[in-house]
Amino acid sequence: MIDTVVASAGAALHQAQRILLASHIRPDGDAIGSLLGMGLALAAAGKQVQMVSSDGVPSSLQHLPGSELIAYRAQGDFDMLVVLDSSDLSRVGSALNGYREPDLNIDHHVTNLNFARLNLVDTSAAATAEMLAILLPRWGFPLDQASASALLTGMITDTIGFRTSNITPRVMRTAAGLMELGADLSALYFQALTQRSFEAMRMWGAGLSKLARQDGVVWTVISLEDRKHAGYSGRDDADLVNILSAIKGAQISVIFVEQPDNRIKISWRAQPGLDVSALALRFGGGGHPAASGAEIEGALIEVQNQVLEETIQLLRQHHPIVSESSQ
Ligand SMILES: [Mn+2]
Repeated sequence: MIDTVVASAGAALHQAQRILLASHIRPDGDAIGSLLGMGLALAAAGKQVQMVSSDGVPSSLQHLPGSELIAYRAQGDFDMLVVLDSSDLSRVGSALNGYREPDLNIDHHVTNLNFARLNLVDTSAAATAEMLAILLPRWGFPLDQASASALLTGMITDTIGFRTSNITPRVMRTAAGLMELGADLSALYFQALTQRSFEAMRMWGAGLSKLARQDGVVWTVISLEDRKHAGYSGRDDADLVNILSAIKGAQISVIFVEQPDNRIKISWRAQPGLDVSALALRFGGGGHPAASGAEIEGALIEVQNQVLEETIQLLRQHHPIVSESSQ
């Protein structure tokens, strides 16, 4: 991040009175945690804040204080628009309700397109929430227990409980700082990451019963029928892909989740040294070297064959990342 851009962003936030904060579709803990962490800190400083998320707040994150304030769509006038944890503007979905171009983009995805007037993109950060935990106090917006809890949740979920290869001493120090503000690590960890609904577990069962592998690639499929049978109301894989990546010998794991309207949602997870983000980008998605996703149109079997072929191809090339800006 460039210091002058950090300073300009802070000045713009202090100048603005009505601030709109938006994050990405199918929000995860970092999307909601960043939204709430920044929104609550700005509100505590006397700003009029509106937080929006096209797909609302998942039930696994509704325990966070302030989550009931998050709306589906922007309404009214704003002086400043901030987009969080989103690599491009289309990721925000319908939440902006036709509102103008973003003033500030804060994100950590390598696939970020720098789509705003001011762009703060730090690909060495483990979560957007980690960036905000450092930036907000630096800008003079102090954190309290509620905003610290939201940001710690973003860090916990994006790092799968501090397990990803991008964990640095800075991540742990930042997390410790949030704990000092009253964020309860073990409770937040359990609520956002460990606890699962009965229906999600039943759907995992359906997915696990169809596990397959070839050349270090492990995959499975969740059909619309599996989801219906399990009684699972989400349209995602309930994070089953993270379980697949724990399988010994799995260099890359892939999950295919059938959607209505002939669409397939794909998630990849890769072991350190492999980069699945370019693969996801080719299929119209994006993400991180170790965790990416895409959603494409087509019949399940055709999509599956094409994606697996290219994934296995990637593994054959075994394209290790030349340690680029990883601190
Ligand atoms: Mn994130």
